[in-house]
Amino acid sequence: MNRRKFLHLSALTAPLLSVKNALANGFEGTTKPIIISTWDSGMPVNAAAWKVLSTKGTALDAVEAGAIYMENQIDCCVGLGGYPDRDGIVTLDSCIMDHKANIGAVAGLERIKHPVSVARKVMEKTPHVILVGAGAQQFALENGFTLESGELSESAKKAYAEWLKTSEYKPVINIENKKQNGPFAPAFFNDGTPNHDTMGLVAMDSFGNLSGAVTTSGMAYKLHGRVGDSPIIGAGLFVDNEVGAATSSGTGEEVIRICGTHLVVEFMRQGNSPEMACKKAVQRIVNRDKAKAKTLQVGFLAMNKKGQYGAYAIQKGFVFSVKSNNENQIHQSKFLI
Ligand code: SD4
Repeated sequence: MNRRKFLHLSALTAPLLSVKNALANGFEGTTKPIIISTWDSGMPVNAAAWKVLSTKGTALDAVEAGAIYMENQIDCCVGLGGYPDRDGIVTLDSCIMDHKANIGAVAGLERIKHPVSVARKVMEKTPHVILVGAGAQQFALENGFTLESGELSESAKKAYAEWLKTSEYKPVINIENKKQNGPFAPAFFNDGTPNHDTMGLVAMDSFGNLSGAVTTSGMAYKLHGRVGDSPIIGAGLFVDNEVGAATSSGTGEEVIRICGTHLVVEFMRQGNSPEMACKKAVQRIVNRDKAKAKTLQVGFLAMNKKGQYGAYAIQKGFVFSVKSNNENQIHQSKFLI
């Protein structure tokens, strides 16, 4: 090859190699806009958000669009198709946060299809940040949302009937388990036990602004009225437009105990990469009680202002989905135990 040809070829392949090297280096070097979301069910969620991001929409609109997509699915874990609490009632938690630290959340919301949009209305139309239970439902109805039937989805009905045989609250360690479930299987084990739940998303738009949203039906068979980390700003979601943003999935009680996503963002503020920040937060949970940590899963997912992202979990099996101009794929998170 002559020198000219060589230089020409290098110029063509260098950007590709740098992306490859950057990705090998802890998922770095991505361009904006970019969206990351928990679990492999994040792939279609990202696609819904990408429609907004790729047409110069805001990160706020993008994360809401992604969450709405998920809430429309009959799934074990998000939206009205989700699994119920101990009393057979589906209660939904959601929150949203933008680049100006505007926040809105709902918890224990019943019979309303899009909790993320109600959370956004709380953010935009009230002087408050969280509405719960009957009050949240009343607010939703006053703002044009429709009261749905409250009947369980077919899969939730079956799983709940099965669970009632023992009525033991024993959350499974939520992991992606494609071997058991098959590549497009719903997110629960073959015996009907929920595998994982909760959709957490973080996006950076083409203006460089960050936003995030979380939506979930919470832990299946929880006590009626239980609220997890997902609608709690600083636990299930935190955004600081100067530093980065993070979201979480897993046993909410453990995430709340350490103000998980706020902690991750603070670790990034100290100069840690997103992956290292998530690792340190996971470490904090595990160090306090190793034996207990072995019985549960928590995964953090974060992005910094450069569009670099990373994740870390207690257990093997936490995965997340990424969409940018450079990639559209699922990543395995590293894990501690
Ligand atoms: C909760 N963090 O309600 C949620 C559940 C979850 O994957 O994320 N599961 O505690």
